[in-house]
Amino acid sequence: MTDWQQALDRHVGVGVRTTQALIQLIQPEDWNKRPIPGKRSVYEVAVHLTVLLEADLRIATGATAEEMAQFYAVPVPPGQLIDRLDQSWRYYQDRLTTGFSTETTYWGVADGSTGWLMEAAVHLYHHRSQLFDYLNLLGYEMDVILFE
Ligand code: NI
Repeated sequence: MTDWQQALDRHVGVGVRTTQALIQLIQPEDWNKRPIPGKRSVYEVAVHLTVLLEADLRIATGATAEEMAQFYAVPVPPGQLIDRLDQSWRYYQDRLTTGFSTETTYWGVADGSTGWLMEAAVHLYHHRSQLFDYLNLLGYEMDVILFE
């Protein structure tokens, strides 16, 4: 791997492990809470976090709106969130290490594979922050080190 690939592998890996640590703290009674009214629930943010690495790279390689609607329609019960994130992480790592060709997205955005790998990384950290803020608003005591 190049330095750039190693850096993404490392920092997305940290994002994945710390996201899983946050998800494991969530109490069942909190899944449906919306700490910010009108925004996603705790569960909806957690599900989004577990699929986005894979979703974004599927979009990057030309998945259609219909294909993505089918992708997002697959349920991820709370008990499967950790494994689902591992699955997305493997999908990301496969493409990170083997490379891939991109296509213009179904809404018209063009980017290269490095740009998409970067986009997925910042997308993960964006929603990890959202989940972290939600759990703070709900009064969780968290002993999770978010960065190495
Ligand atoms: Ni998002």
